[in-house]
Amino acid sequence: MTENRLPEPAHTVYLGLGTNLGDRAANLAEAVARLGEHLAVKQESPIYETEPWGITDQPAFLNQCICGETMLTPHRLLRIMKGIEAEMGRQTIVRYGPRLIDLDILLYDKLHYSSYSLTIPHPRMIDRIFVLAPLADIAGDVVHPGLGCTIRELLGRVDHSVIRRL
Ligand code: PH2
Ligand code: MG
Ligand code: MG
Repeated sequence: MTENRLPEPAHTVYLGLGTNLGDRAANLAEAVARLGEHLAVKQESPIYETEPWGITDQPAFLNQCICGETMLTPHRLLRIMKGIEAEMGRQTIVRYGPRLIDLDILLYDKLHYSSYSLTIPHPRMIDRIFVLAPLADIAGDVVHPGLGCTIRELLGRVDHSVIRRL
């Protein structure tokens, strides 16, 4: 049978990565490589060393953002990301506590979506310097759906004292 439908365009996603246990740089590299088996990685931000947010008495984090293109739905993408976290050895953990690898969906096209297990855009990204700084490096002109301002503008509003670009 002939397939008459036009191919659907891929979705553009921005993902946040964080790690503060073990060989942090290796954890980021491994996570990006594993994500690359499921989506086309288009851009990788520089890596930042960042003061822990939330629970402050824990090792410093390395944070990075990537841009990918994928045909996966948000929930399928989330399931894959949780699978990578588990395969890499992430243990069940304290909220805001130490972690080997944390993979979060930040943006998915211009989607605005919320369910029990997933909210897009990531609800806490707008006041987290450790997300906004690397994200602005690869998506400074991207408009946050809902807020209507760019990532660069959001970055300008948060405190910059607690991060260091590697
Ligand atoms: N992740 C957390 C809690 N605190 N702090 C920094 N600097 N970077 C993180 O990725 C991070 C954090 C849990 O989501
Ligand atoms: Mg997180
Ligand atoms: Mg997470």
